[in-house]
Amino acid sequence: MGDCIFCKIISGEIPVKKIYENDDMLAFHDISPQAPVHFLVIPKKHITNLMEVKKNDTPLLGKLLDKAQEAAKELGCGEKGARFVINCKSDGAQTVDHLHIHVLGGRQLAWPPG
Ligand code: DGP
Repeated sequence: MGDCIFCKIISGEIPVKKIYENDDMLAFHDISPQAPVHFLVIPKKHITNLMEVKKNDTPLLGKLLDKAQEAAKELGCGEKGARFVINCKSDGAQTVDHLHIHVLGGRQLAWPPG
């Protein structure tokens, strides 16, 4: 997808601090961290947002969540937990139109969101 920032990150055109990569996904630190731990897990397949996920993508979603959990534990969030967020479209405050899971941890977060 030509103008997608996350596709450019996947292709290596835009550098990031990588946490994990395989054929299906990439995990990397957020450029604007909102917590001591803040990373993103994205599929390499360009899926615009959660509303666009097809039934045959559900195994991929499972893999993304599994990696989000594993990396959160590796980064020290296993005991106290973390927040796993998927912003979707304009009401969900999504700014990058490529599906991504935010993982935020390392501090007490507030709820509900503003
Ligand atoms: P969202 O609002 O859910 O679409 O969040 C997109 C996130 O992507 C936001 O927290 C900042 C992050 N982000 C955007 N561009 C870049 C980039 O070039 N590098 C990295 N590491 N993160 C980025």
